Amino acid sequence: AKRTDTLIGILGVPLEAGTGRRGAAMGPAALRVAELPERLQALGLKVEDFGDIVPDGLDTVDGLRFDGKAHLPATVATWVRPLARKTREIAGTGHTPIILGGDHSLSMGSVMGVARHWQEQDRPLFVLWLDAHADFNTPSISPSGNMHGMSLALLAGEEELRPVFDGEPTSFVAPSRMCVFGARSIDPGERDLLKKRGVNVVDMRMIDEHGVSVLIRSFLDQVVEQDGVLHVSLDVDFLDPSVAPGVGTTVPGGATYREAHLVMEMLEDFDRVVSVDVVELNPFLDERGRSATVLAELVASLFGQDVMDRPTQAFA
Ligand code: EXY
Ligand code: MN
Ligand code: MN
Ligand code: MN
Repeated sequence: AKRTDTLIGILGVPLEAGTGRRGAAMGPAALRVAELPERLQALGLKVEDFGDIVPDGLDTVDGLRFDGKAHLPATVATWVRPLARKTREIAGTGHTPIILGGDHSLSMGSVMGVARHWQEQDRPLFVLWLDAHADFNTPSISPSGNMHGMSLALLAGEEELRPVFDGEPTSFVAPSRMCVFGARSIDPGERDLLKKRGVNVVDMRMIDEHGVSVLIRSFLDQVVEQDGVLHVSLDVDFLDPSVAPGVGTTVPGGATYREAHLVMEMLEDFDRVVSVDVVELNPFLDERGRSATVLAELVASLFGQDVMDRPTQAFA
């Protein structure tokens, strides 16, 4: 699709309760200070900013800390259910939702909303999970109880997590249509479950051996084969901590700026990305907005900003 006919819908989700630490709730504000919307407008895209969605009563870090089934549906449901409805609404009006986080537990809502929309269009939804982690834990195997480490498992329809959407329409994503890309910190229980369910996992070892392009290409080919559409979930800890220190769960040995940029360029050419989450930015841990700026630039390259037309560094 030509750039100018792409309609972008931005929604901030200032959530940090899925992690064990404060700060990610400032992520949406920092991404706006890094001019993420303006960069997309500068590319000729029509950008509508829907502001932030914040359910009442979930301003504490412990809001979503999982400590037993009783908590699971109540706290998480008050958060992700309205987000799923809002994201589906945004997609329903022809926008490409760009969800600004906030921690990765928000993807339980954003991707559920997008999946509902594309199920109606009868198009299979694939998910590219750019992350050092697989986020495929369930309450019974999670080492931390933090919900941001369980998002992909919920989206795959794991039984233990289904109560989050009890009584609501659900559209789960087939594990074979999921690709965790950039993995380098996976828990033992998670590893077994990923294998059992058949989730595609591209770890840093594979990236070092083969390079990002051939590995991304093989996943994108599967999307094309099934005439699918793609949700991209960009966790800032996909990047190497030296490139993006502004996150609570850094893991050494991440993607370089160029590897991340190449992934975005290939996704832009591929032209089937229908929604994006930009998650886990913790401005309190960032250095002079460096991580927020990198994320804003990567999203701009996903929507068409090529190396040749990069403006001079405004935040040098
Ligand atoms: N696997 C660990 C856990 O489940 O607690 C760490 C998860 C980190 C999650 C961040 C969002 O990627
Ligand atoms: Mn994550
Ligand atoms: Mn992560
Ligand atoms: Mn391009």
